[in-house]
Amino acid sequence: MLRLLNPVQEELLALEEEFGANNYHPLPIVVAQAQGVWVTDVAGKRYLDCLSAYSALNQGHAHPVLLKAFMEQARKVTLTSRAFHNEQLPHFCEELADLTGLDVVLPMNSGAEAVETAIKAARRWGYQRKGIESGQAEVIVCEGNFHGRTTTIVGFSSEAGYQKDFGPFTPGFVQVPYGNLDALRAAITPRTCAFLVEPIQCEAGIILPPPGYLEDAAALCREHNVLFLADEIQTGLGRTGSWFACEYAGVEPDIYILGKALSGGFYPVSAVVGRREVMELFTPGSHGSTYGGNPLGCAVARAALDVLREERLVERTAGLGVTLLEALKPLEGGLVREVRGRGLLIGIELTAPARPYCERLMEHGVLCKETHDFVIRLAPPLVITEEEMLWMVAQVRAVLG
Ligand code: IF1
Repeated sequence: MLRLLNPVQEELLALEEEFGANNYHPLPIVVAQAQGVWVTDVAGKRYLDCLSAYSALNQGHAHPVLLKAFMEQARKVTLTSRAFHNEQLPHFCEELADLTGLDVVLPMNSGAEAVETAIKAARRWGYQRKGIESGQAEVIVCEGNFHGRTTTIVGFSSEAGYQKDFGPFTPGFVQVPYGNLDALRAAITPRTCAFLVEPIQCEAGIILPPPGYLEDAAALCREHNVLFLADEIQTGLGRTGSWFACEYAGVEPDIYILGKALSGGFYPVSAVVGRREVMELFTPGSHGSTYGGNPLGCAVARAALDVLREERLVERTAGLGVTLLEALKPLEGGLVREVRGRGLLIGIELTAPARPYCERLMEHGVLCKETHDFVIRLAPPLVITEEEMLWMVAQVRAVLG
């Protein structure tokens, strides 16, 4: 365990330990300020943020364009509820539909809510369009999935720690090994309404599927009249060097599930974007959310998309990602089992637990977090410069090399 010398930090950690629920094990840093890719702790020490709040900060901390949109909208109106219309939601829906090439947008707040929304959409489509017998619809999911923390979602997790003593769980989900097309084919029945998948499994340790898998899975789904639901909450919006990780595989999903960077770290905004044939089955009263589609969130999300577009962050990320992977690959061997990833989403798998190395990286001024014990995840904001990235590589080399 790292020792904290600053009494202010000690005090804050003690307070949080006493009054906050113990559902996290954060690194012992108390962030006071952040701008762009840099974070400053309460003692004034600077760190390069290589977690980006799990890819919610693709645009970097406190992006001025987002801040402006946020402040301007906050002065006008922040919340109307969906009982009334607002000036931002229609534009947000149009812009997100255009971006994805899909038809209809349903805004929510958290990623988990958006996943739940997509499951509802798929089930309704299964009953009303595919003709599945009432109450019998099945959704196929992948082993190692991470889609959020609701009781339904953790119910189809393969991770015991996410489930323990939270049951009973929602029926209607079938697990198949990730990347195995034969297993997917075998799992499809006439009751299958959807296949829910992450184009790259992030929490599982930045697991890229075998080449052709997503494409073949999408074709299989089409052949069997099964909806393809892509959870791009973490991989979407530029992170992997394309707007969506599905694009890289040439896959057009029936539904995109988006969140995190959709609002660039300002405010929780998530969305389900889908084909009209599916989304039109939501009718007034069938689904909703108090804050979902609120004008503040929509204004921020529109600015978040603008920044990605205007600053060409997606194209930049593709280039930076190649450089980063090339720079880190030579670390393989000994402590480093494998370096893998795409764009600015890199996993460094170690032969030893990763946590102590994340703590040492923190001492070197690089903030990142282990995932699944043995993997260090590197995912800096997409606004990182090449120079900053190479400095980060030097710190990683110093700690792991
Ligand atoms: C935590 C992990 C990352 C996600 C995908 C849906 C959601 C997430 C692909 C739900 C959320 C988070 C949440 C955060 C840590 C984190 C995480 F390590 F746990 F798995 F990013 F890799 N789909 N991911 O990655 O979105 O409801 O949180 O808005 O739960 O501790 P949310």
